[in-house]
Amino acid sequence: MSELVEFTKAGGIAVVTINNPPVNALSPGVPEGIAEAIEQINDDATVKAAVLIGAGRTFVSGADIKEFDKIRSGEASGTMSFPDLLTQIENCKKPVVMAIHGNALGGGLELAMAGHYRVAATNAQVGQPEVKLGIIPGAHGTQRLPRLAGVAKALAMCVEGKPILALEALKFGIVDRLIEGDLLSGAISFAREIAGRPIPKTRDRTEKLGTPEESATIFAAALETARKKQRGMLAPLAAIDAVEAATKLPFDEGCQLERKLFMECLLSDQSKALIHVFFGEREVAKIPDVPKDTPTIAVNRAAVVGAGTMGGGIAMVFANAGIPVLLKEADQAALDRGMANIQKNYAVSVARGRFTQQFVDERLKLIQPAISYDGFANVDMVIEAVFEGMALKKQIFSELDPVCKPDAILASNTSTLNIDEIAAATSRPEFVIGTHFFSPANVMRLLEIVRGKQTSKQVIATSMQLSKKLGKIGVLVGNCRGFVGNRMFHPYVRESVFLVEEGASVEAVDNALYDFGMAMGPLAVGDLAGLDVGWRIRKEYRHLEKPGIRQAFAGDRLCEMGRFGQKTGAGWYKYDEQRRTTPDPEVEQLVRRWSAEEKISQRNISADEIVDRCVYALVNEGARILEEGFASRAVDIDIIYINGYGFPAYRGGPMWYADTVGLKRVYDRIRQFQEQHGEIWEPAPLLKYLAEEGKTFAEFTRGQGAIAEQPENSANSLFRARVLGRKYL
Ligand code: T1G
Repeated sequence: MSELVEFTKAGGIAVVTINNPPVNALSPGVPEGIAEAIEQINDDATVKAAVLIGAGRTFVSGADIKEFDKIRSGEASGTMSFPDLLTQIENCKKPVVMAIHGNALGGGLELAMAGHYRVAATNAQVGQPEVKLGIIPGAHGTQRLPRLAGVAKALAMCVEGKPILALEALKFGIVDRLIEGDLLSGAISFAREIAGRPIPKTRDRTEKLGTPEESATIFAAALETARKKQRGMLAPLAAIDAVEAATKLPFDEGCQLERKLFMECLLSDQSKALIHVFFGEREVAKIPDVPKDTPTIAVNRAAVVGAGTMGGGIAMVFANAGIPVLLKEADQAALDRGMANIQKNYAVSVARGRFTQQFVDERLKLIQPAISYDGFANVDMVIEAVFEGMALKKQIFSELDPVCKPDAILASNTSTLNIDEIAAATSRPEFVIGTHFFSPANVMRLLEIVRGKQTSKQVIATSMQLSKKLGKIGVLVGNCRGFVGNRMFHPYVRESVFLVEEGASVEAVDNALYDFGMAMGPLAVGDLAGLDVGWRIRKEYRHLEKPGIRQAFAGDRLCEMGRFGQKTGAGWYKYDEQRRTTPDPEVEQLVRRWSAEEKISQRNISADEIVDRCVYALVNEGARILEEGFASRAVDIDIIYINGYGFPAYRGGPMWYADTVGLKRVYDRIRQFQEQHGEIWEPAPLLKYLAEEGKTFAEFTRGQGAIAEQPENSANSLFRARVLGRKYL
């Protein structure tokens, strides 16, 4: 028997244990091992029933995603098809009880449903999360789940991909019994109970399938919701078709249709992109020069300085993770406003059913308001979240330094400022780090963690680990202006304004990028964030701009008119009291007049050009960030853009998207833009190199991952040696 699957007997009950750590994925060898066990169960007259269980922390969390490339190229290394195994299990002559703990996800749930009974530990979860990988269940899941759980529930699970808890699974008939205490012994007793009874097969059950007519409205509604909530994604639509087939076709034909749709999805660019994102979200946590066993500091108590929108949101993040947090403001009135905002935000969450009142009451107790530094001596980490100004930040850090424990981490929630300069205001620069949360902090998943020149590895490891505990995706970035996200956002927004100045309407620009898949168009984002924010930053840094370079002016002129966006009722768009958006013909007239004054010739601009200009601006700046060593790998940039800037996950992030288009094509287009628009479009040397070599960002940066204290020493010194060294020097 395969060493990944163990076979033992307990009385007349066979116990089959899958042991493929860490998550018992169905890697080559696992289906083969189970098949052998089933044969043995059939052949052994002393076996009355069987239990199939997972070793370690979980049942089976699905197909081995690393194998998908091989399936795509027809070189899968397993010797048996997983769907065939499921048929074999269902046809087993003795009843098979699936014993679920941890997760039964994807192929894991499909495996469980092919068994004759399912029992589960009370904290187990089951789900068909395939859509999140751009695919659909590929081994009868869309056909067996509606038979067990009913059409509506199966549809929701296959289309949204969210797992459900054991109790809910029991309610919907996906599992037959919950087991308190030891799962294996509970499952064995259950198997003894049912041994000798007629063996139920999921495929034969039709009582929950209803008629196609009865289900028609459910499918129509699912289609409408998926088109809205999973805009641009193919897999949810395929999942709907596959579940619908269960209501219309015999089981085997339904399975064939499912297989066809599964393969179509697997071969799509979307699934390749989403799988890149799945592994990327895990890869960003790995920092080669900060090994896994680097000691960390326990963060049991925290403090936040500044109770504005960001500070309040960050305090909620800590409270939601169960970490007590002091929230300090300069005066009582500001503190009261901050606490009132937090209460309001929590009330919204309760109203929307996200949290219970009890959960919120407990979290609120963890947030302790403060107007002095009393109590700061006991905290393990402070996050400063005051107004974005260097002088103020330095003052706060110089105040924190003497009152905090010597090994307390002092973090700044800056979005642009130099973390080394902030660190220099303390006597402990190795304990200073940047933690750039995204607004609203209690909702957005991204956390840019900014490594200063002297930040210690212990502090980096602690911050990365903490991000996970806080429910965030931490990505380590280097200390440059705007770090990774905002540094790239600047040329992206610049291009969107240029396009308007060259003749595109505000809506045309936003619609093109929205249709590309961005959560919002860049101009609408400006209105939401406040146009004055960028205006102020541009004024502050104007002296650093090269003279003679084209500058976008339309946004700044709107600000000069007091049009700051949503908060003033007008920006690129007009807003009513409820902040509902309408296009503003006045803006159109103003921009055309200004452009005429600036002698910018006007033309029709296609949606394709809008997307290329804005997205390639991201890509070119991203390439510079990589070559300068401020991001470790291309995938780090992708994860930042998907989780912090609304870039569509199904396109894999800007760098992956560029790889998909082909870097040669991207480079050629950028060269065209350079000819038309001048030196702001000079291609990044790394992009030029990869385009000429026929390589991708992903393969170039795979396996890298250190942002060194000095970018010159970073992993991308590889680039310097390989590219600049060889080709340019
Ligand atoms: N295949 C390969 N590797 C996997 C894996 C999988 N299915 N799931 C996890 N890993 C790796 C992961 O990359 C990481 O590796 C380590 O395991 C621990 O994971 C036939 C076609 C199960 C909830 O979509 O959601 O079945 O970084 O850090 O937080 O129709 O992993 O340590 O090297 O995430 O405890 C459907 C995906 C597949 C489940 C555990 N299944 N996995 O979370 O640990 S498609 C999924 C998860 C399918 C069928 C179809 C989570 C988890 P490394 P981790 P965790």
